[in-house]
Amino acid sequence: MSVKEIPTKPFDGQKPGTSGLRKRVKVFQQEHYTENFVQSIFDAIPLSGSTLVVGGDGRYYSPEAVQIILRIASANGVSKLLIGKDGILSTPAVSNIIRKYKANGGILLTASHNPGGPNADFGIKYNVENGGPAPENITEKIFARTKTISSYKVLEAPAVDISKLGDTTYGPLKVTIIDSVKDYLELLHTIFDFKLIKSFLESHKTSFKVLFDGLHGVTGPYAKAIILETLGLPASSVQNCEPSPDFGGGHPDPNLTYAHSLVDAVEKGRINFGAASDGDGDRNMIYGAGAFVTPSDSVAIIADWAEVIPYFNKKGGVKGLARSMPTSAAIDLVAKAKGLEYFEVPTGWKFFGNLMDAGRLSICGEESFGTGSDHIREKDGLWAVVAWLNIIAAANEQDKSGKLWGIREILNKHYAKYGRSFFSRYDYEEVPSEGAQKLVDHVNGLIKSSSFSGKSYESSATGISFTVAKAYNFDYTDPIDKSVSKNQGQVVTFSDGSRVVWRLSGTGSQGATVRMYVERYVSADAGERELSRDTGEGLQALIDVALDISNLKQFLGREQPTVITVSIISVIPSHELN
Ligand code: G16
Repeated sequence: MSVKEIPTKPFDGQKPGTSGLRKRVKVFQQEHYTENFVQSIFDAIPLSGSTLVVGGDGRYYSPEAVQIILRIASANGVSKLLIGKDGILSTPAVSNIIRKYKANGGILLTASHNPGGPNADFGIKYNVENGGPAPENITEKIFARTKTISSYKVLEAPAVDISKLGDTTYGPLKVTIIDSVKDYLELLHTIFDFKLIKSFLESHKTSFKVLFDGLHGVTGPYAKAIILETLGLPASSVQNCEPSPDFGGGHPDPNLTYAHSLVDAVEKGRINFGAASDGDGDRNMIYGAGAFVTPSDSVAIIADWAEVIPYFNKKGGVKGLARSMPTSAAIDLVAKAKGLEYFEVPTGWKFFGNLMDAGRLSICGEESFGTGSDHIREKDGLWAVVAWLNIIAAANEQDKSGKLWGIREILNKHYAKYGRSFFSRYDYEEVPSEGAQKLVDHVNGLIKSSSFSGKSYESSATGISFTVAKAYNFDYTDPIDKSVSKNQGQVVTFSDGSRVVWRLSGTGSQGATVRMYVERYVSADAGERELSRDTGEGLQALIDVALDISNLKQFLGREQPTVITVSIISVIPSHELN
C-alpha cells in the first residue's frame, strides 16, 4: 500500500455553514470535491496521530464518503478511526463516542434535516474533542485551506468492509467498526428514570398511547432499542424506523409541515404522545393529539421539571440555562424563577459548547427543534423524547388524584405559572440570494435610521398596532473565550415586549433561506382563555406588521412562506383522547 499525492484545484464556496458544509450530492460527487474538503480538515487541524470518529445518517453518498475519509486519513497519519457500522451513527451518538473514548474529534456525514438522495443534499461536518461542532475559528481555518489547496494525499488500497464489527488496519491506520446504537443506549440509561417511565406506561397501557416517527432517518434503530426493547411498548409505537438513503423520498425534518406522517397518525389514532426526529437524530418534535409543543416551550418545560431527571441530580443540580437568540424567552423565565444563570447565544449548537465545558450550562435549546443538555455537545432528539416521557411519568406519579397528565396538561400548567410566549417562525426556502440581500439591506437601513424607533405600525386586518422600541443587529461575545460573532440576526422589539427577528439560514444548500421569527408574550394573569389561544390568532397582527416593516413579500417575491412553525392547542383534554 502506498501513499499517492493527487494534484487538485480549489473549489469555490466550501465554506461550512451553521453546521458543516452542505451541498447537493451532485456537487460532492464532482471529481476532487469531497477529497479537497476532507484534506482541508486535515491541513487545518493537526490530526496526525489522532483518533477520530466517523459516521453519519446513512444518506445517499455516505458509503463513498466514508471510503474517501479512510484513504485520506490513513495517508495523513491519523492513527485510529472509530467508524459506525455501515457508516451509520446519529449526530448525538457521534458526540457521545468522541467524549466516551476520548477521541480527538469526528467527521459527521450528514445534511441533517435536509432531504437525501442523488438529487438532494449531502454534508460533512467536523466536531472537536469536546464532542461538539467545530467553533468558527476552526471552520474558518478549514475554509481558508479550501481556497488554497493544491493536492491531497490518499492511501492506495482496496475499500474497507464497514459492514462487519471489529478491528482491522488500513495501511498504518487502525480501524474499528463499532455498533451504532450500544454506547448511546448506555448513555441514556445513566440519564433517565426508565423504571418510572416503564411503570407509568405499563399501568396506562390502554389510556396512554405513544408513537415515535423516525422519518426514515438514522434514529430508527435507536428508537426501537429504547421504545420497544427498553420500555416494552408494542411494535405499533414506532413508524418509519427503517433508515433509508433518501429518507423514503421524504423531508426528514420534524416540524408540522414535513412530519405530516406523524401528525396524521397522531390525530387519526388520538395518540397521547407523539414524537419525531430528523435525518441525523439531533432534532425533535413533541406532538400529542391536539397539543403541539413549540421547541421554545419544550426546553423551558424540561428545564422547569429537571429535578425529575436523575442525571441532573447526580450532577448536583442544573447549573445554567441557554437558548439561541431567535428562540422565545420562555426558558429565561424559568431561569429567573429558579435563580439560575441564563444565556442568549447565536443560532448554532456550537455556541453552547464553551458554556457547557465551563460548567455554566446544563440545559439549552433552539427554536429550530433542537433540545439538549451537557450530557453531550450536540442537540439530542431522542434525549428530548425520553425527557418528556420522564416528565409525564413523574407528573402522573406526583398527582395522586387519578387525573391523567399528558402533553396538554403539562403545557397548561406551565403557562399558568410562567405565562406564554406565542412564537412562530416563517421560512422562505430557496429564494433568490439577491432578494434576500435586499431585505437584509432594507432592515439594516431601518436599524440605522434615527426615526425608526418610536414609529407605529398597524396591522390592517386586525387594527392592532405596534410601536418600535429598539432595533439592532445581534452580536455575541462568548463569555468564556471572548470570541465575537457579529450580525447574527436583525431584531426589532416593540413597546409591548413583542419581538421580530430576521435571519438568513446557514443550513440551506441552494439559494438563500430567509427566516422570520415572531414572538409575543402573554403573562399568566391574562387568564386561561388568552393563554390557550391558537398561535395564529395570538400572533396574526404582529406577523402582518413584521411583513410590512421588512417589505418581505416584495423582496422575496413570495406571498406565502414554505414552512410555518406554529403551536396549536385544541380544546380536547388528553384524558379524553383514547
Ligand atoms: C443546525 C444547527 C442548529 C441551528 C440549525 C438551523 O441544525 O446545529 O444549531 O439552529 O442548524 O440553522 P439555520 O437557521 O442557520 O438554518 P441541524 O439540525 O441542521 O444540524
